[in-house]
Amino acid sequence: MFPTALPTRKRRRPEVALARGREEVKFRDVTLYLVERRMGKSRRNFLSNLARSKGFCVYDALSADVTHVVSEGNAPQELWSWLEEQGFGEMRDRHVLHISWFTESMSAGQPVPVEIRHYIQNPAVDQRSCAHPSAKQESTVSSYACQRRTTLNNHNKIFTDALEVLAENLEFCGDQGPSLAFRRAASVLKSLPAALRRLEDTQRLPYLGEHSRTIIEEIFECGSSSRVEEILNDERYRTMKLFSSVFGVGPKTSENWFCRGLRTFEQVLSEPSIRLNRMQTAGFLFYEDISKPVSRTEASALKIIVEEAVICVNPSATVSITGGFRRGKEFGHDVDFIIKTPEAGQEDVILPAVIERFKRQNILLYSDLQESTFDLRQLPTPRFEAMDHFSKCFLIVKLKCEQETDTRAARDWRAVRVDLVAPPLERYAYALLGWSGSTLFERDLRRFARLERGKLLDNHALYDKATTSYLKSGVYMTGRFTDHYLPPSSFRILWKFYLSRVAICCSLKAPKH
Ligand code: 8GT
Ligand code: MN
Repeated sequence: MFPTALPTRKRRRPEVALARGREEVKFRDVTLYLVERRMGKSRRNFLSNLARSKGFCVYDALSADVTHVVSEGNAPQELWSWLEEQGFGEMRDRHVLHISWFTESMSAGQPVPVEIRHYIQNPAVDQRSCAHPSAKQESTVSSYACQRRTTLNNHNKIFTDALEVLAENLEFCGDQGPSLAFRRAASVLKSLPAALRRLEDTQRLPYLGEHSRTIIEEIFECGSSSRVEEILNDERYRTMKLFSSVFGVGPKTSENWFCRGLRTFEQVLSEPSIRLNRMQTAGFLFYEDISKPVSRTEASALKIIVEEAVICVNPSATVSITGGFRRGKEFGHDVDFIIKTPEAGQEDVILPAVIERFKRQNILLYSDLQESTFDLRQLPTPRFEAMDHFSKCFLIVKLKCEQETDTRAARDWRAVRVDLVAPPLERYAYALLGWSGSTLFERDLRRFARLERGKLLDNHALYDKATTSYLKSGVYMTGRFTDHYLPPSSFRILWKFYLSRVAICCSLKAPKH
């Protein structure tokens, strides 16, 4: 119980607690207090300093001036007993909140509006008001995708499909922020072990905000969402989706073509003022083939081809499948491979040699080789979403098929998109982790490292902000990187973490994020 773990300490005077921070307070109507119990002293200090550095006022002691109490991992009953014992009763403008509100606020750089899902309800009050039973428990679903166990078995497809249409439409409009909110909501629903039965089931879930809940509510009532239907029938959305399905055509080009009044591929291809680049030309040329999903069997056949070419160039090099197939997906839009070369410098020569070999074998339809721009001195990168700087190539290759794919052309192959990446050996673990995806998983892994562990993680390195040093590949942050995902003993080493993740993926049979 709380009182024993936190013996009734005399409350310190707020001015004593405030004296330490010299940072400017930006948000005057928010005064934070972080509960040390379960959070631990060092984490509490770290989070308090993080908040102060972002302009929040954080008290070390619980006083009447505190407006936002933040707790992590404490049972509501214990927490509230302790709070009441401290004289911190319920009042309007006083919030007792789950850590998710804090991390979201740190991420936003300002206090985010408090939503119902953020509250840690006082169970006594709940009982008195006969609130919904699910409201009594703190959410057990983490707000980080990397802490949620998610299988391929999506019990909430009807909702996640709808939310993803909304997200995609916002991406087409350039609204990345709101789009991410819908992607996060969909990702949370994908991790649930069962289908939602009623709207109230979403109450304690992270990222299920008002907009997502309105959509879900309508689907419960009518079987579909009128907003989603409207988008699916919208000319702009349909055209943007069509154009951006071409390899080499992103949202900007799609929008440009749409604004010029173009609506079909025929119109684009017959428009004299449009000059397609090499990638787009290949995208149109092989459109039919590369828009067909690639199966796991086809991915395995490609692995043999890539492996053979790689070994021929460098017998000590190895090839692994990454991307969606590594996560257990049965189909993908491409096949991603990572090449490990034990000798320093080999990573820069292997890809051009593999491309040459494919050319000689007459199986190369398109290649875009990007040489390494990796420079340790430029790390850590402040750009959160930065892609990596390793040697890589984006290819379209011929894959032989059992049956003729096109009787008119009498061809026995299909075109497949293949990505190859070749990092230096000492960066391999990070690159493998980064290329395994999914995009949201990677994003949340980085967010978790930054907000929860004070470390910067990307495809190249793991940087400790406190010690201003890089962690060697062999040393990994201890702690609860993916608590719900792996046993804690697996976390010491990044490498181990990665292998464990893969092992767990395999043991779950059909894992996905
Ligand atoms: P898929 O089944 O549709 O192919 O899905 P996927 O395999 O999960 O996605 P992908 O687009 O093929 O990308 C695989 C992962 O590699 C993603 O998580 C992506 O963020 C990551 N990735 C990097 N660096 C790079 C890069 O430079 N280019 C691309 N395209 N992806 C990269 O870490
Ligand atoms: Mn892929």
